[in-house]
Amino acid sequence: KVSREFIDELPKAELHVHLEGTLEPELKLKLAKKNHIDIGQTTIEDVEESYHYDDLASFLAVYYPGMAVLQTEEDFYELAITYLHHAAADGVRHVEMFFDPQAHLVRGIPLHTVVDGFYQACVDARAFDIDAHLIMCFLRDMSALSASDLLQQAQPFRNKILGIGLDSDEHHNPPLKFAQPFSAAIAQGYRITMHADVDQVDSIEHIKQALEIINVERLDHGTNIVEDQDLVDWVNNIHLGLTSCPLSNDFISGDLKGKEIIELLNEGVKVSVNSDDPAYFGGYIADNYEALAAEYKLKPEQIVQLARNSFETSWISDKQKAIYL
Ligand code: ES4
Ligand code: ZN
Repeated sequence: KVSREFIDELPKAELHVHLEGTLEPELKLKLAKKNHIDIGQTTIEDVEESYHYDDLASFLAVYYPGMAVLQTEEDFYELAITYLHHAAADGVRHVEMFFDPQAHLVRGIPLHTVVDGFYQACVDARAFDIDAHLIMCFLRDMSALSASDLLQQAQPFRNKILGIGLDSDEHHNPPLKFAQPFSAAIAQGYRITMHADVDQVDSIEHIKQALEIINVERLDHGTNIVEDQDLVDWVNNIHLGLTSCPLSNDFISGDLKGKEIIELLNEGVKVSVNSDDPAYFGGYIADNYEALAAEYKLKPEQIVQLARNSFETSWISDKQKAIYL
């Protein structure tokens, strides 16, 4: 049996975590009080009670309104630095973190408040040995024009943002809808990834668009490719990373998707384990490794391969990669 100590001490990269998804009930209540925001709950128990969902839509309906408590640059800083301390304790050495500017812009929070708060936390995390970077996401249930406008607004922050992602509700929002803003992002030198949620209608078609037309460098989730040998071969040929999130998949689909992860590992696919929205799905990255290892009786070699894959498919420099591989 793989011990928790083994998991904690294994150096890991986290490639799929939404900063807004690290908002624990305790910090949510503290910021609600400070900023005089009525979130409809006043105790930790009430907030925890609201964390019930059975699909992506019902989760997002809890998730987005909760962000209202984030108002100042210091609030965004505190959210990120709190997550980074937790990640360090879990053995994370390198992290690429998603954030959703449009969810803040629509409620009147300027982009610089969000980016400067999050970026300062990345700078300060170097003091406790975490190399932290930001991936700005487009919300796929908003328009392509809104995404293009965000990309334009982000120009002054270009050197603080490593990559561009795509998240939120995938149903009826295929990758091709965002062909224009993604091609503009590539031209500006951003790294590119996007969500391909598990058990999504049209999942395979969406993955084909992401790979063949958008030219993504990673897929977030994406473990559905096991259904299609041509896709597995394609992903292997270009050494594309898949960022799986077992506890998130379990919350939303009732399944850790461990069978898929093991099959992909056996095929040589660079799949990694990540936390997605740790405050909402019951655990941080080491909890995800632990749950997967326990349920599927993973061998230490498989755990090590998952962690190796996380560094291999990260966007750190080759020189830094050499430290971990
Ligand atoms: C998300 Cl679980 C999930 N799916 C899509 N978008 C998201 N943003 C944050 N969590
Ligand atoms: Zn995600």
